[in-house]
Amino acid sequence: MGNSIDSSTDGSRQSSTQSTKQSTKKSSATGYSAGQNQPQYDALIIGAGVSGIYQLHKLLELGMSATVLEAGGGAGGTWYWNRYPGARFDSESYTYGYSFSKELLAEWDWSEHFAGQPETLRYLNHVVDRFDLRDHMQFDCRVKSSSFDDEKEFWTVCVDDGRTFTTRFLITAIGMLSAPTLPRYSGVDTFKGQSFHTCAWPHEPVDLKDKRVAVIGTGATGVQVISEIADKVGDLTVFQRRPNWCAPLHNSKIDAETQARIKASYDDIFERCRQTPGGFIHGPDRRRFEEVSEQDRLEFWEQLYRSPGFGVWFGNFRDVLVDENINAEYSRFIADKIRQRVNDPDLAEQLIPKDHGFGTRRVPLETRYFEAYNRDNVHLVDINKTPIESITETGIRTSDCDRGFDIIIYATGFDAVTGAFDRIEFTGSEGQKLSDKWLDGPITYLGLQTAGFPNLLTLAGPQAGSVTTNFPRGIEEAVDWATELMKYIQQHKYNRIETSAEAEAGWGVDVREAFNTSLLASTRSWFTGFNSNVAGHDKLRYLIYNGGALRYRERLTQVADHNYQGFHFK
Ligand code: NA7
Repeated sequence: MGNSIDSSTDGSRQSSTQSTKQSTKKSSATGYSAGQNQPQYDALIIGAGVSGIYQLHKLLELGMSATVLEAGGGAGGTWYWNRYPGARFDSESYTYGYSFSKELLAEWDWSEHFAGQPETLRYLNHVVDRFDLRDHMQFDCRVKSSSFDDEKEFWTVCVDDGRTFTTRFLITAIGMLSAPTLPRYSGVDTFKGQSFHTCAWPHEPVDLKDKRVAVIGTGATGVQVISEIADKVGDLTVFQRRPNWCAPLHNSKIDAETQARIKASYDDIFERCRQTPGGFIHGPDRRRFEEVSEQDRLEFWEQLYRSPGFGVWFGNFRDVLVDENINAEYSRFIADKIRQRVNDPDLAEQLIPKDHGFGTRRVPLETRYFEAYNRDNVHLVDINKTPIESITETGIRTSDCDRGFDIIIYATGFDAVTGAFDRIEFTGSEGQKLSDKWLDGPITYLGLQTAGFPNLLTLAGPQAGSVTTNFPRGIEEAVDWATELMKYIQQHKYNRIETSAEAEAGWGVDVREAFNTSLLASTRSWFTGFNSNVAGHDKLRYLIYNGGALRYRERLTQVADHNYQGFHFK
């Protein structure tokens, strides 16, 4: 459990553990000392996931007084919450870990090419302890609201148990897929068996043996769950609204020799990730689709399909995600793979997406997902044909029948990217509410700040480059950049940083241009801001920057080199 602080807002009555930790930082690196008009902390970070952990480490290195408030009972963010069976990386483990410490890289052995959730959670906790971060984190602390005081120029943050904290800078590290959404069917609360959203999977083992299990949702999460539990349950019924283009993960154990090779080549691995648009080791093939003969193309695609990880999505010709006809060719190739793997031809057709092309939504990577449907105990219900009418006390009612279940698993996704912001009431300068400002979609500068909300940095927030990359790669760069910004602020003894509507307008144009050139823009998914379970999320919202990690990095560097162009300091 983390430290506790009482409800004092002037920082003068910290708990004993906290005051010991903070006493060395009474007069912090920013030159503030706690007092009536001074905040308790130089920086407060919301969230102890991949972003929050690293940002805390960097701020403590700077000598700032900083704390992390985390809603969960421990560190790990996504990897703390998502404990469902089958949860694992789709990025190669050794490209997902932090790159900032050579010692950390040398001492940590990933056991699989794509590690499972328990291992990742252990890793993140290892990082927290190795860098002495735990004492600066407070768990079971759900932030309810935060408001900026224009006179004092600091934020007051309120958590759900009534405590408040004050901080000069407020940094959100709240995740882009951390606000789970349940379907709006009637009766969700009435089901008498066990039911879980995948993101709220219990910490205690769930007994699946011989159980009648329903899974609603066939996104990246549903696909992992279904593949993992198909042979462990009595009966499994999958309720599918739209199929996704899934492709094999090809996971395997890392043997000692490979481990040594990985460790010896970390510099090259991370350099490779720096050079690809997605921050993965998989980058686009430089050739244009038309330059390659049909035979060479098919061989190349076979090879992509056989290779581990996201090569099948990001290692392709660039024009596959830009040109509809080329995309249709590739989609046909993948559809044939599905037909080869599913015994029943009608069932295969139901599992092949018809409403969007390959890669225009998040591609779930899978291990024997399609083969699961060849099992006698696995059934698919197409809820377009027979819609779910309600959840009953004993199961699920569709338009044609009632089905009884012991367990219902909601793999129904998240109110993506902005959902976590909407669940906290942010009140900025002159009483402006963030939820009002972002009602029709987020408005940001670089995805890192939003005008009218001084001293608030939205790490990995909407429209930040990190959101569309191999997450830790993008996030390390964002955190390093934010840390340099903090250093700049320290050096100049500034109290306030804010961006302008003008800077936001320019960034908004960049975000839209980068997005609209891709086929992703015309597909309904969380990338484009759609979520049928959230009122109003039924139109395109520009949640993500799709210009690629290289362009985003260039832009951040340019802004910093020009004295943080687009930001005003006071
Ligand atoms: P996703 O990718 O948003 O998938 C959610 C799935 O749940 C998807 O198949 C949805 O169907 C389905 N869904 C959502 N609401 C309903 C209702 N009301 N009824 C039936 N089916 C529903 O979330 P995931 O958790 O799988 O993945 C999120 C990210 O986590 C993923 O991109 C990775 O980066 C990790 P739809 O396709 O919308 O018709």
